[in-house]
Amino acid sequence: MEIISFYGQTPQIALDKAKEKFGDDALVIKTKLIPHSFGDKKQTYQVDIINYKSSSKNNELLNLKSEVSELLKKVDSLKTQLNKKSISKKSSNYNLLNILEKTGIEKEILSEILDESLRYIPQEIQRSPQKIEIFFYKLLGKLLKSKNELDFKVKKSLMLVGPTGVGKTTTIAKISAIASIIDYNYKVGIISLDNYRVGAIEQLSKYCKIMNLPMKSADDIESFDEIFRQMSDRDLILIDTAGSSPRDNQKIAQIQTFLQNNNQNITINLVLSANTKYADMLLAYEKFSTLDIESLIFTKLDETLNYGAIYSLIFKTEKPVSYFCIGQNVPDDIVKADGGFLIKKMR
Ligand SMILES: Nc1nc2c(ncn2[C@@H]2O[C@H](COP(=O)(O)OP(=O)(O)OP(=O)(O)O)[C@@H](O)[C@H]2O)c(=O)[nH]1
Ligand SMILES: [Mg+2]
Repeated sequence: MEIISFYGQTPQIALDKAKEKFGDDALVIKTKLIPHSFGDKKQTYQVDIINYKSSSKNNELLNLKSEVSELLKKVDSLKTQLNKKSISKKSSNYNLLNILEKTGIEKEILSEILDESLRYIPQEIQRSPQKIEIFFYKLLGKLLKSKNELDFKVKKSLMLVGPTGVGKTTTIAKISAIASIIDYNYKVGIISLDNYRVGAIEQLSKYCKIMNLPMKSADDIESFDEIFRQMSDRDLILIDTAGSSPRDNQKIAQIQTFLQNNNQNITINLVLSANTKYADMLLAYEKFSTLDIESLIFTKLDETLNYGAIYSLIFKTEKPVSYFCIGQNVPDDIVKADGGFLIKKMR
């Protein structure tokens, strides 16, 4: 089934575009507001449709249409219950509600996931709470897009940014070990842009000495450029940055200046600690998104059971995740991000 997206400043504008192209054959399956990037005031709506006339599986889609509308009615009543404070768990049609509450995922996001997912629940599964649970977790697992930042063909630079103390420097040390010794044989170099915190450079250079990797620190744009020239033989350059509170626009702007005045192709990963509330994660994401974030890294999964916040953020931002960090040990406590890993922890 092909899903086609149309965009507009209002849902109606996006829908009109779909109707212009496909007339009444456009079956709307989802409407959503795309979060605008920081500083951009214009909002955009995305309307996803299926053009069911164009499909050779007309009957299948028509069945799906009636199945979806039937299911959505049930979801609506579930959502009403979710919104009421006094939810009677026994009164719920499914024990789906219990399952959903257990995940810790934000309610607003859960109902979006449900809208999306119920389209795919076959009818025989709807009647079995156990099967619904398995289906729901499988679906959550699939919703997590992972990205392997170390799978590249041309030389690459990877910069980690994020709030203070989330584990950026520790994660740089872990990734350098994976890239240079454990999984790959890349020539790795490390640059530190952290000239704020006392001991920051020493912390990283200690790891670099153990792994025998070159490390330099840059104070300004000129020295940053010069270090890239000196490290031109490296396959991968990892760049550590100073932590900045999402409210500290100045430090984020300074990283931006380094990036704008440099002609290297630098990929940015935002590092967030799993033991942060969803609202704070989202605030950090919005502030750091001026830096064109490619993937997310979640640290300190060993310190919390707050996996719902992680799920809420990845659903909201639609960003892939590259790594999960699960402890202080370098290099062992890091795993490649994958949906199954998170789901096992949530259940
Ligand atoms: N439990 C746990 N601790 C971690 C993890 N990752 C890092 N830490 C610890 O978190 C603390 C801060 O780590 P850093 O790597 O210095 O954090 P940072 O983001 O570089 O900090 P700033 O540069 O000051 O912003 C250290 O004590 C680390 O050992 C993790 O996955 N789990
Ligand atoms: Mg650091």
